Amino acid sequence: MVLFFLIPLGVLAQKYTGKRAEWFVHDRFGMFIHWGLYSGAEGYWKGEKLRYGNDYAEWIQYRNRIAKEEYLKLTDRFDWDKINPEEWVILAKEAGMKYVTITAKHHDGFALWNSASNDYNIYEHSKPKRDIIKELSAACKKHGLKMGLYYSHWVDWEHPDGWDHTKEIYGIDQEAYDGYWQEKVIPQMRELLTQYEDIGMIWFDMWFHHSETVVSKEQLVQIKELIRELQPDCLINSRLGLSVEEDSDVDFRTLGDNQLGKNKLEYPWQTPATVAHSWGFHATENQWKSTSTLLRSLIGNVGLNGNFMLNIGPRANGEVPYEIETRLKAMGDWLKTNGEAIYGSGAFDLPNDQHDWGLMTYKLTGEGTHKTFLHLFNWPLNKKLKVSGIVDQPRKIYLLADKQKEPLNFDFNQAKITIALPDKPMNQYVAVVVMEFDDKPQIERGLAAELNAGGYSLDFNNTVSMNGETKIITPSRRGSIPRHINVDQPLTMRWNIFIDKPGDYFFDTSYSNQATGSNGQIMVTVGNDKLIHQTKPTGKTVGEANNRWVIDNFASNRMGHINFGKSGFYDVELKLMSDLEKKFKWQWLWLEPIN
Ligand code: JFZ
Repeated sequence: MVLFFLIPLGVLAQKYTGKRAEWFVHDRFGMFIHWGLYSGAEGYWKGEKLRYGNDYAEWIQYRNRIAKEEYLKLTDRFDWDKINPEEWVILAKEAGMKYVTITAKHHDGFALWNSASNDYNIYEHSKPKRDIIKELSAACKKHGLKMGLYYSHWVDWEHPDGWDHTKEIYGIDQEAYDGYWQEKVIPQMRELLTQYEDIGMIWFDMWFHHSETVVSKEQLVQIKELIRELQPDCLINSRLGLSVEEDSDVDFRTLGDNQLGKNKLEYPWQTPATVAHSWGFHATENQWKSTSTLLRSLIGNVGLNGNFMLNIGPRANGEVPYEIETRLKAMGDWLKTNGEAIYGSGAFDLPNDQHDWGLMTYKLTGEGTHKTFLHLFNWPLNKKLKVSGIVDQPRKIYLLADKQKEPLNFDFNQAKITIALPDKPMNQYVAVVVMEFDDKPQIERGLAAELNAGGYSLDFNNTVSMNGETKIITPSRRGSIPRHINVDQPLTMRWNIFIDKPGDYFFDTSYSNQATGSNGQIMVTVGNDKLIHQTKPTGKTVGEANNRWVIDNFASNRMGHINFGKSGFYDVELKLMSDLEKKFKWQWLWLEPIN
């Protein structure tokens, strides 16, 4: 029991050990569908564009203050004979997605199924009568995909006692809200969990902790227990509103909309994302993400043990916008060839983004082969691919797109693998190189990666140690003032690098000195070699024209050069010391081979 006092609760709760989410963690890539009455409005109401810059078309009823009766008339715009949920499932399958999550009930409160407990539903208002959840469920079953259901539990704009934001002004009493909960939410959840066979997940959508909302913890526990009773294997996402500290029964963490992962987590997690901006169909949507951007998001999440659920917003006739369809199909083509690097894959031990050529994923196959996948976003012009930090020799390297698995020549030297690439990638978006190992490849922790074209960029990202309570100043003024530290106390930083090819290297360092003369000293030590640099004034620069945007200049200064006599690991130590009066700001160190 003592342990509980030593380990922060959050850490315990985040360690997820359940079996329920195994399929989810394996599958990695799913489809989100936002479709409902709002799809008929297409982001406009009586000639007026959706109010609010955030442009979420599915929010039109609330934003443009549409009365329920008028909103319901949007059913007239639907092409009931054309709508075919199976087409969405087929598209998901073509895209390489393994599960589909649809808005069974979004904030507007309109149910997409034949809901016996509440007649504000599609079955009552479509001609002929349709039950979209039933049809989608059948299509998912037919095509072998899992079905998830989005259910807006907290917000409901239809029920007089449901939550909408105006209740912040007019208030709602707990008892009335519980009336909505007991007569709409609970019965509808029961319907969804009993009428449509296996439900892969219920995707709740309350992006606040319950303590900040009208919803009580008891109400959330009631839902959770109902799910566990009726469908014990159904996953529950963290937007239920219970924190994982309170309830470890929440199966996966949902990040913010379009928010990609930053850190590796041991707990299953997912990013809900859009191809453009809005979730529901929006007639004037125009910020389409490219296929390679979307692939990069998927690969980046998988490399941090995360999932990616990408949204489609079909129209009132069921059609999926061309811009979405083409991107999804292109992703599917890529996955047909490269899916092995995604499905059943996850994070490798090295930081997934440490190399400038792209990202890494990893898997242990059923046959016991360890594979690291190198995802290249740009085919290196020198036809060489450098991998830093793996200290075991691969048994084989090849392109994932190459059916013959023709081995690529490579050179292995202690902690550096240099791969000879063919002239052209076999795939136009992201090329994947596979390295196979008999055992789990060991790594040199904290090694600063070499850039693919040569050289080492040493900064706060890849330092092994840094003393003091040095505060890193984040970029400001739109990044024109870069990330740096104020050298207001003597500071020592260290990096670990591996030199593959011995020789001379230039040492450059970037800083800002606003004094008229030298205001400090920068010293680099590598073994017995030392470089000492007295800071020089760097002056000012202008960030943006005609904006009085005058900022301190950060400039690169050559410190000198050091010879690395033989191949091997080296410690690079940096000492910074400002004069007492005027202090300088420091940014980075750059090592470049002299050819
Ligand atoms: C919610 C919904 O309001 C929206 O309509 C859509 O369904 C989306 C998937 O989820 O919107 C949110 C919820 C949470 C955040 C942002 C938008 N968030 O936490 O950043």
